Amino acid sequence: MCNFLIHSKTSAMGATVVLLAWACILSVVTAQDEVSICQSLDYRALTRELQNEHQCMILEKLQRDFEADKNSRESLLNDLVRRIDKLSKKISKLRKAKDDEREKPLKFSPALKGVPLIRDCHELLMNGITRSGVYSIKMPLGRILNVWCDMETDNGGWTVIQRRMDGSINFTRLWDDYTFGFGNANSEYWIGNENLYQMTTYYNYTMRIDMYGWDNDHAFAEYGIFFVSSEQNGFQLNIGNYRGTAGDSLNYHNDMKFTTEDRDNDKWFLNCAAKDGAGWWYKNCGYSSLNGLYIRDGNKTISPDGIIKGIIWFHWKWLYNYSLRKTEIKVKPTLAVKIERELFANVDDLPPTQEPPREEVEIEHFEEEVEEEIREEEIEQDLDIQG
Ligand SMILES: [Ca+2]
Repeated sequence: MCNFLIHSKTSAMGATVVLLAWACILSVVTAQDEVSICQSLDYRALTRELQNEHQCMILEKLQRDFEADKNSRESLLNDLVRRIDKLSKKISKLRKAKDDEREKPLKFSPALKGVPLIRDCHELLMNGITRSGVYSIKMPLGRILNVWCDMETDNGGWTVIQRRMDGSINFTRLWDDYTFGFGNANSEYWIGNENLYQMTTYYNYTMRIDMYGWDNDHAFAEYGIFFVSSEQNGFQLNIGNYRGTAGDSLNYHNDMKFTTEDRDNDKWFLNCAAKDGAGWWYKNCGYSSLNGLYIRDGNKTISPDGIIKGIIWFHWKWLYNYSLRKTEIKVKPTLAVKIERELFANVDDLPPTQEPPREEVEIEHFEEEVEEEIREEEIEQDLDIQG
């Protein structure tokens, strides 16, 4: 094919030959089965003028094809540019939406539209919101939080700071998580110690713990004094003025700093948080652990190695091996609690707390403490005798 090219290399036709070669290649490509026009005897028999005219026609065709090709490429390119432009707009729109989402304060419930940000659920109640649900509140330093507002219990207006109900949220977490809070206001959460500290600078707060057992039984513990110290002071617990039906399983923990697996502030020679898989104001280790592991069967809180886990409030049932089904720790300004109780006088009835005999109770980690107390008593007696 096209073997005339070899002979014509030495000829003087130069560029024309090159064009002819293109025409030849084109004819070969477009009609492979046919005999090339360049090879045909008819073509060779043409006079020089006719051959030139033929070449001119081919040149024109090549130019036309080239133009058509160029146009189609240009339109393809334009199309591509348009698509890229569209895509980049879409990407920047998505990026902006994501940034907005990040900066946006937590969503208001529909009922809150037009209501300015409030400090706690009691203020919300004062704004006419009477339905329990998730609402946004503002911390003193401007942080916005989603919390569950209990608008039913004891005249309503309670800001829930901890909630356990189904084990959907992992409470085995480290210091930073317990500091800033975790979970979901619709289900289980810990509001965060820093938020607790900030929030309890607003007013004097009363803290109430509602707890539910596996037989739909319910009890509560209330502390007329409640505040948490700053992180510098280990988010120390400050409580007082107990009343309730659940027994006081928190007084023992009063004045304790918060302990997590990575921050041991308890009095035990090991780390109570690491043992219980939770964060709490542990002492040695204590009578309560409401952030403990969620255990579906309330009777399986003692693992095979004998370590007691679970959501514990010892004094309700006088049991360590009973993990609660549901808990809610909530706060409300103490003044509001007092005034509303005087006004509405529908305070919870307080049946006497059931107190089974102590000898049946299994005490956790208290041997050391009891021994210490006995030792102290002995020393005192010795001193008395010496005196
Ligand atoms: Ca310790």
